[in-house]
Amino acid sequence: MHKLRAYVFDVDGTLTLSRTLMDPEFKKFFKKFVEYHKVYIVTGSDYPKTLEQLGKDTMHAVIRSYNCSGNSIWERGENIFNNPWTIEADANAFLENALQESNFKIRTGTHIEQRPGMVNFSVLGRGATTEQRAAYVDYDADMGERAVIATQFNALYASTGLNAHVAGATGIDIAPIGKDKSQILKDFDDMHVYFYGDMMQEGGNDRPLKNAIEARNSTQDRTFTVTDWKHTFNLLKEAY
Ligand code: M1P
Repeated sequence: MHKLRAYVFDVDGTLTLSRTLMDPEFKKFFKKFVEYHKVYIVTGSDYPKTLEQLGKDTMHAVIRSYNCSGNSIWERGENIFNNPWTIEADANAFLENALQESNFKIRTGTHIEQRPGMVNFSVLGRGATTEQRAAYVDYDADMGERAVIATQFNALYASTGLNAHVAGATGIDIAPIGKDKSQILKDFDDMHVYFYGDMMQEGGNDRPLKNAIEARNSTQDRTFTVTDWKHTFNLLKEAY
């Protein structure tokens, strides 16, 4: 049987600068791309944030959007699945403590955001301005704080079935083991997959899906590690 190709895109750092709108020229190109290809979104973000960043036209034109790392699934604006998991008190207390212990002092509120089937943890907080985000990105580049917190979290809670991944530019995504981006691959048994993401490194939240795709051992699947949205735009322009 001839299989179709699915184009699967992460959002923050892959289609946009983290938490910002799509570049207008790329958006125009991407709108056409979505018309002619089977396009899917997979992001740690919740649907309202993705909708704000990519716009209703694009979000209603893609075949499916896997939000919250596949724990919240949307088709043409309709929510078709939500994983009901919520974080246990002990793991939540670990995150509260990590927040208190951090030497980064700007705090902007909403540091532990429970989303369908996952939690986003951010020392900076979800209410940050662009400048505050840039300050945390610099701090984290120097200190590797997110990687340390995620590693400590996993050392303590992997045995209870939880896993933390560095995600986006300022946070960490936490979900039950296996309820990461890799869980979406079961929907692509009949398709070849081209996956574009910026967090493919060990411990990054695109890594589990990259690993799962590679484990299929198909010469027709591909994963693309991008440096930013411009890189994605160039790859798509060169190839199509
Ligand atoms: O997709 C992973 C994360 O990407 C962004 O993270 P940040 O704000 O730290 O750059 C956000 O969209 C976040 O919600 C998401 O989990």
